[in-house]
Amino acid sequence: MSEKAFVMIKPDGVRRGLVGEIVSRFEKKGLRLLRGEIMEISQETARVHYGHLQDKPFFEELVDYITSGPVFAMIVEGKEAVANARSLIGPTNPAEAPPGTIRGDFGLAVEENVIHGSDSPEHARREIRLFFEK
Ligand code: RTP
Repeated sequence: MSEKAFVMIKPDGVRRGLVGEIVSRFEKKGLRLLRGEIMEISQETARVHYGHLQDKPFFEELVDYITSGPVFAMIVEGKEAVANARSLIGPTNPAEAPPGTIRGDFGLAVEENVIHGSDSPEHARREIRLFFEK
């Protein structure tokens, strides 16, 4: 069954001009780009999006990072879009992400890991509402 995933190229990825390359990987995989938009994230949206991490010592740093410049937010659609997007993205820490994954190919460290992908269809729906339906 077709599913939607929310994916966001973080400010470091946008700054480094990686949007085209990254979108191309999703398209080549077979996921369809339904929406894609450069946007600035407010502090409030960042705090809601990363609410599950608010007790972590790196939370403020994370909010500063994700609001440090425009992001490229997108909705991709296809069979098992959430799982397929996450396998393209790779593990959270780019140092541990294998070459061939987006974080493995384009990132060095967890503080700037280039991209976000929703971790479940339910979170995808919540994130699509948060970023696109306000
Ligand atoms: P994301 O939500 O961005 O796709 O990342 P994720 O599921 O792979 O990882 P999660 O544990 O939800 O962490 C969210 C984001 O927080 C930043 N982080 N920094 N400094 C640190 O130790 C640390 N740990 C996580 C990363 O930007 C991570 O993607």
